Amino acid sequence: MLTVYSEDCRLHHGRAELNEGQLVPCFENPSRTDIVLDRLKAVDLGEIVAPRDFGVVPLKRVHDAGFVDFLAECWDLWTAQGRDWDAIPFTFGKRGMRDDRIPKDIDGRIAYYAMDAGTPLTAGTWKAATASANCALTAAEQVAGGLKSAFAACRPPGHHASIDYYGGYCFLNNAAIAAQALRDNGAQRVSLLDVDYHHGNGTQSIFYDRADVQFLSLHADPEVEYPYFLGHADETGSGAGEGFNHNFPLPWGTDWERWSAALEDACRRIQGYRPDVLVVSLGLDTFEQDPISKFTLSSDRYPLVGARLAALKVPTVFVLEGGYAVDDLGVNAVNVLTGFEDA
Ligand code: OKP
Ligand code: ZN
Repeated sequence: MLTVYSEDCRLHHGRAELNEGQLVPCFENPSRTDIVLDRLKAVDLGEIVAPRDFGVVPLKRVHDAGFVDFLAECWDLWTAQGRDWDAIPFTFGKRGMRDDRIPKDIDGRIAYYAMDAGTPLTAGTWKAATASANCALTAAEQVAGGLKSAFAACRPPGHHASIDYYGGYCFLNNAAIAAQALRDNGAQRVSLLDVDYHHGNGTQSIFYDRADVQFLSLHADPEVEYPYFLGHADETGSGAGEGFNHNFPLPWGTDWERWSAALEDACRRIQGYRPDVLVVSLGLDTFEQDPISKFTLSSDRYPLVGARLAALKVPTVFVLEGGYAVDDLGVNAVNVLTGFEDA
């Protein structure tokens, strides 16, 4: 399988995130893709290529233009205030407050565009986030061109980033950008399956009123888990998109038996939709040893995930999302990919 990766993805490196009331080292850091790349090379999965640069146009096909421009200039405006540490919001707009005015001050703009305090924006964030999106776009382009599958080794991840907000370690929604590019290049129907432990709120929101991109997400129940405010089973799409959004919220402690039953359910819905192409938001934080998650999948289950997806017999773009048990992330991610290839 072809892998697309850029060393520029390493340029996003937050110092600390707010976790359980304390500033702790960022769970989402460059060692994650380092270990995935090491494992890809160890099993000789296939060629590893650098992305090409698609510019901002495909980013603005799914994101608000002002939001993209904000991400591009945030660091410069932040440091212009004499700061050289990570940019983190300290407030957020809440119910009943104005959302039709974007503050002028940089702290206010960060408050407007951020969804949480766990996603520091750093000197290299814009470069890394655009490199990450370019990895997804390049993988999508290769699959559109006839490859059966490709893997975008993206970081920072993307699925929590929505039309006009960032958070959950995500800035640009790599998978959504890839899905939109596939549509723009001739695919009639795209299925986007999100198997990350956390609900793909950004991806859901981006495609919620559309029938041309089916979204399915298996994740921890938002009653008890981040992102808390989206991901319930009764979110089924709106307008033309009604019936094309499928959430599978699962309880803490979900094991392989329960998780794979939900995967089976999702796969049947994908089959019924008859997509031209499948995009997989590949999070590996369903792993039993993940430090911030509470499912119990073991490493030997991930090849079965890949094999089930291969049985759909649809060209597939894998886009890396979460997974924070770094020592095992390479094995777990690559297990899905080899399971897909060997099926
Ligand atoms: C990103 B992705 C733990 C803090 C968790 C947000 C998690 C973002 C996950 N106490 N902060 O979906 O893997
Ligand atoms: Zn996650």
